[in-house]
Order: sequence, then C-alpha cells, then structure tokens
Amino acid sequence: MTNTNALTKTNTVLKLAIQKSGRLHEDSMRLLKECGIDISNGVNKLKAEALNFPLELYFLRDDDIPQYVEDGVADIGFVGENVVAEKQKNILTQAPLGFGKCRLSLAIPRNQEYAGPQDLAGKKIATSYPVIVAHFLRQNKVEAEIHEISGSVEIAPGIGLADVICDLVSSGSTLFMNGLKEVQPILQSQAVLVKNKNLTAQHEALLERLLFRIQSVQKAKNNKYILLNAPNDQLEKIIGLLPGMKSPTVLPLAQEGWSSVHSVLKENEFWDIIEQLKAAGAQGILVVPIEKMIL
Ligand code: PRT
Ligand code: ZN
Repeated sequence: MTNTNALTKTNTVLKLAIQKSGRLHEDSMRLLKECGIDISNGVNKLKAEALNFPLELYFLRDDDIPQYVEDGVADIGFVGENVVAEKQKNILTQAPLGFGKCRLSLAIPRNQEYAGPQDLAGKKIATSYPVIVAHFLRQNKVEAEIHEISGSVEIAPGIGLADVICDLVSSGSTLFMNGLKEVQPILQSQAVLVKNKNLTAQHEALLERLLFRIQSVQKAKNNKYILLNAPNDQLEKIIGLLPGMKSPTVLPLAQEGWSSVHSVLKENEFWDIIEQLKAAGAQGILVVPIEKMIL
C-alpha cells in the first residue's frame, strides 16, 4: 500500500499497547480514530497496523501493559493509572487521556460505621490492588490484613471473606447492589499514556506527533463553537461576555442593525454564559461541537 504521508516513510514504527478487550478498549480505539489514525484489521489478532501513521498496535490484558512498556516490547501504552500505580514498573506517565475515569475506594457493609483509617486496624481487606492498599495502610500507620483476590471483590464481605473491600468505583451501583458503601477513596484514576524510559529520538518524535493529535482532540472536546445574532447596540456587551480564544468574529447580517458573532466557549462555562447572552439580547444561538482544535 502506498503511503501519502512523507513523514511516515521512515522505518521507525511506534509500538502502542492497548487493552485487548474490556473497559478501555473501545475508548482507546476511538481516540486513535479521532486522531485520524486508521487501523488495518480486527482485534482478534495480537497485533494490528495503522494504515496512515507509523504505528503498530498490540492488544494485551491491561495488567500486562506496564511490563511490556518497561521491557520495550511496546514503546508506549494506554492504561489506567490504577494499574500503573499497582504494578510499580519503571515507566513514565506522559499524558492523561480523559477516559476510563474511576476511583479506587475502600467500602464496608452499609450498616457499619467508618470514622477514618484507624478503623481499619485488625480488619481483613479484600482487594485486587494489594500494593496500593499496603501503601495506604503504611501511610496511615495502620496494621490490617490484605486478602488479594482477582475478581468479584464486592462479594467478599457478604460471604465472610473480608470485613472491608478496596475496589474500583465509577457509578457506585456495584457497591450499592452488594449492600456496601464507599467510605474512603484512596486513588483517582483515568487512562493515561505511558512510555518506555529509553525511547530513541525517532520514537520520541513520533510520540510528539501522536501527542499533538491527542491534545487537539481533547481541546476540541472541552470547547464548543458558538454562533449568535446580536443587535448592534448590544454588541459590545455581548462580546464582553464571550471569553473566546482571541477576539470573536463579528459579521454584519443582511438585516440592518444586527451582527453575527462567532466564538469558542469552554464546555464547563457554557450554560452560565448562554444565559447571560440571552439576557443581553442575543438571538438564534447555535452551539456546535468542534472536531479538532489546533492552537
Ligand atoms: O482482561 P483485562 O485484564 O484486560 O481487563 P480487566 O477485567 O482487568 O479490566 P476492565 O476492563 O474491567 O477495566 C479496565 C480499566 O478500566 C481499569 O483498570 C480501570 O482503569 C478502568 N475502569 C474505569 C474500571 C471502572 N471504571 C470500573 N468501574 N475498571 C473496573 N470497574 C469495575 C469495578 O472493578 C467494579 O467491579 O466496575 C465495577 C464498579 O463500577 P460501578 O459503576 O458499579 O461503580
Ligand atoms: Zn486486568
């Protein structure tokens, strides 16, 4: 296949490890797609190639990704911070990816009380994260027994295997359905890009290109494009409400006395500003998603 991208004519290929299947798989693939990277074949194989970027994908269990990246079998990986913290490999965390958000929390039966880490003394804690839990106990100078189990941690108290659990939580419904309550978050997590510590200059250069694309996608997601009609006598006030990247674009409308104003708004300030714009006389407000944002 001929490749139109001159920069990809080098033989250097960046090897990226992502989760083969599970919670991070689809978001990892979607992020690559949003970065304009097309992947050749399905995920039933161990490996796949990008068609238009010098990238090779390795599909692995998430737990194995830090080790593969440390060993240099993969140059970089997309993996949860929880796994990075648990595995303690000699790798670097380069950038947050904005998906796979969750927290690692201690939880106890709903009818029990928890006043603080000291209440864990002498208790049996079931978890798949013994390293992180041990670190938390040491930090809080508490002695407790850690019982490592690999799955269905939430059933441990119900079957008398443990008094406390430490597991990942996102909506909280798994804890709720098992009669447990979250009492102490000990780690916030999301998917991150990790890299090997000894990448060559060529690999670093490819990684820079990939990171540039990832950041453009992320910025676009955090911003909205806004178009509105403003009466000219309110124009100054309306423009003053728009933070914009630079100054907003203002174009005259066919209808005399009115202008069209275009700008970019941050997702999190969006509703507040829309209300103020309406109050200031803005009409026909359109808010559209931005696909990429190159600054
Ligand atoms: O096969 P492989 O080893 O690759 O996958 P896995 O089964 O170990 O991992 P997987 O696919 O379950 O999760 C992969 C990663 O997704 C985790 O390492 C986290 O970084 C991230 N993540 C985000 C989560 C959750 N949210 C999450 N809610 N991982 C697991 N859960 C589980 C949690 O363990 C509990 O059982 O979901 C349940 C709780 O969810 P709520 O919504 O009921 O609170
Ligand atoms: Zn796993």
